[in-house]
Amino acid sequence: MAKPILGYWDCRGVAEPIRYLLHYKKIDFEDKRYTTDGAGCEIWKKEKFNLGLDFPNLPYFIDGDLKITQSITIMRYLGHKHGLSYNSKEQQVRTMVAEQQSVEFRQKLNSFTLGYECEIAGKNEFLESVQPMFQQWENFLGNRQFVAGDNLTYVDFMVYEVLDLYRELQEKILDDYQSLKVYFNSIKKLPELQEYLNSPTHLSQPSFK
Ligand SMILES: N[C@@H](CCC(=O)N[C@@H](CS)C(=O)NCC(=O)O)C(=O)O
Repeated sequence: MAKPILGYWDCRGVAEPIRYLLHYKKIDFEDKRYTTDGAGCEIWKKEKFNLGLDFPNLPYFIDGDLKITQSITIMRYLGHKHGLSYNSKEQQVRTMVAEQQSVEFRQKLNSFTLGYECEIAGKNEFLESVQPMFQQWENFLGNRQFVAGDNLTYVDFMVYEVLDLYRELQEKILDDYQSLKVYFNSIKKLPELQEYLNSPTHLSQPSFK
């Protein structure tokens, strides 16, 4: 069977947690990247409506006959397929809450770095305003090893990514949140991720499109 294909822009964006999961599980996949210059956009425009996607968009994931868009759906699909999902009702709720919360947490950061918030607030004010959210994550995690509990799930890659994006803005942002810091570092140090995290592909790409 042909390799699965992940299609996305040549940046981290909303596809990076998908890449983490695929690398973590050592899945042999094609990381198809469209450059964000004119040439890459032209290629994407030509392919967009010819891939058989129900809702043509980036990222997409093609796995045999399955053609999926929507980054969270791809994460859920891969989590279930590769044994990185919840295994109890309680874990299910924790995973789903963290999933949606991580998206909002990321939107908050985007509204500052890409949107209007940087016009109305400076970096320090913005960082101050998000401290309660960090505290909520800290409390939510408690003494658990991972978001769902003792086992790593797909949503940990989403939470890890958003924490890393905040760290790009302020490197020491996790220093006041001990559980979160330990959690973040435990994912960052997962042996299965080292090759990818230290590869030029990961290091050199911009976080946002
Ligand atoms: N909700 C979608 C958002 C998809 C989306 O907005 N994709 C952007 C990049 S983050 C894009 O450039 N899509 C290509 C297009 O609109 O043609 C997801 O999470 O996958």
